[in-house]
Amino acid sequence: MKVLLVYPGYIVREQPLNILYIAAAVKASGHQTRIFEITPYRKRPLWGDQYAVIKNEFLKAVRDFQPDLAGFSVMSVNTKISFMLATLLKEEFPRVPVVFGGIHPTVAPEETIREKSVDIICRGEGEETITELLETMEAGGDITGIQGLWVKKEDKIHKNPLRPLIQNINNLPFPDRALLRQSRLNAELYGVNVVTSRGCPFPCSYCQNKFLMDIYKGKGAFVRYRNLDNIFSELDEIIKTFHPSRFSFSDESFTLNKDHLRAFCKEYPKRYSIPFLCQTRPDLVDEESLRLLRNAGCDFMNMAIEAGNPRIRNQILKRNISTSKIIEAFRLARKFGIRTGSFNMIGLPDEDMDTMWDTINLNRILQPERIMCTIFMPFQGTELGERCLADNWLISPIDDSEVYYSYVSIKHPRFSGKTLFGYQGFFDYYVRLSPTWYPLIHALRYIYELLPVSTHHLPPLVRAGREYVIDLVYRAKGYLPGKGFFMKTR
Ligand code: B12
Ligand code: SF4
Repeated sequence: MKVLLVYPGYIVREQPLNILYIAAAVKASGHQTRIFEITPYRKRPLWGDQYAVIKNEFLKAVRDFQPDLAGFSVMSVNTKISFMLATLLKEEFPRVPVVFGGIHPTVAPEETIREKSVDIICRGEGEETITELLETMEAGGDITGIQGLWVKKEDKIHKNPLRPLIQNINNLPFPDRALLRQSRLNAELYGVNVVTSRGCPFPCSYCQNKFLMDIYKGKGAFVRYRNLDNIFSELDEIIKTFHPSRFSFSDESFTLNKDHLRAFCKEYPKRYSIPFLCQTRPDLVDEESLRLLRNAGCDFMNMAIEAGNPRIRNQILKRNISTSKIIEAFRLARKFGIRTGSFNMIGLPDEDMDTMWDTINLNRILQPERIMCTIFMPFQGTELGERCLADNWLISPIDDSEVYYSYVSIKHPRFSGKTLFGYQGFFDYYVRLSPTWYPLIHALRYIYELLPVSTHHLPPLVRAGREYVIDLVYRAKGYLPGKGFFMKTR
């Protein structure tokens, strides 16, 4: 069987492990696969159909490969382009079944399967499910009863229960990175990314992990770790094939399990002298873990602050992390020479100007090397997202792959979209520069706020102009004083 796998998001710093794991499972079960990524076509045309290039390239890939099945890995932000490409495929190849997998079909199955171009959805982990699907298709069997799948057949939807979580994740074939272009495998700062565990057990109200934990209740341990031999075999394979300058561990909370961390940090430097990046919660690091990480080769660590105000952070976001813990975590990282990146959100429920400044001010104290600020988006399947959706917060859809940092999707009760857009664009400027510069930053921000705050329904030329200015403001961050670490790609 031939499976065309589609990654319909723009991903420049990391490799899309979700689709690469699925590709590896497809190959391991004896089938052929190719990946179509839209990332190379990120720059959209200035006039006419913005998706023309992507559509043409996609059709070329389909005609060339003649797949028996097409699989899409879909986040909510990628639904628009996914439905568009699936429809295109169905117009020319109506008999090729289309399966959507990933977080979006998992949290919004009804909405996804309702789409005419989608025949099947895979909920939850997909390696075993796609393997069984291909085996059954090849044998000409009935696919409507496969665990983990919802299958549309003659207008009836067969909804099968979730498959148990894969308990021994050491048995999974390594993500098939060779399917990507070589140039994609040495991303600035992130290098080659790897996951050493699956699942994150916290109840954060804006994250879909809580949803996954709930639907997987009774279906095996949610947090699972790979053993060191298995992790190091993957690293060895990557080194041999791609010669990476660095690794990035994409585990949601890399320091969650101290024993796992100790064992990893003891072994890693005996084998490798390649620096690495990881991410975790500030309450999951202490003096010992940071020393271990530094000695092992960790030189960069992303930690989420999300909100500077403790009430928003702990009551609304359910982070349960004190401000002093955050300050301590960043201080210790600095002490051990590990550069830090902070994740922040603005436009949160209950937020006002004071709480937004709490977030800016906390970052001013911490001065992380890299600062990431996004505008809150209400995702389905998250407690906070569902609440805001019910309160009609969503005014611009979160369905376009361009949705990333500077897109305003919400109508906030206290802030205009322009204010959120402006503060997102100038967040770093407020953090890095002294208050004597604030009148100038405010003035620049007001001018910036003249731009459209969302890309929804924008004519291509206006969209391109907007993108140009956002990029300019982003690039100028590279000249800010302080300990800033500036990335070339936005
Ligand atoms: C790493 C990561 C990223 C990376 C890369 C994402 C990627 N690989 O596509 C980067 C940094 C680029 C990223 C960016 C963003 N991310 Co992110 N990210 C993650 C994270 C932490 C891990 C994803 C991952 O690779 N997991 C490892 C793989 C192996 O697991 P998996 O993705 O679950 O895939 C399995 C199944 O879903 C299934 N499957 C997946 N695809 C397919 C396809 C087929 C055909 C089949 C059969 C099965 C299948 O099988 C896979 C293997 O078992 C998740 C959190 C999470 N719990 O998933 C958030 C998450 C996916 N991200 C999220 C968000 C919101 C974002 C951003 C919008 C953040 C922002 N506001 O800026 C951006 C969007 C970028 C864009 N424009 O596309 C949300 C998604 C919400 C949603 N409904 O879409 C998540 C769930 C976190 C959350 N908030 O809860 N992200
Ligand atoms: S710690 Fe991060 S990944 Fe884990 S549940 Fe909270 S937001 Fe999600």
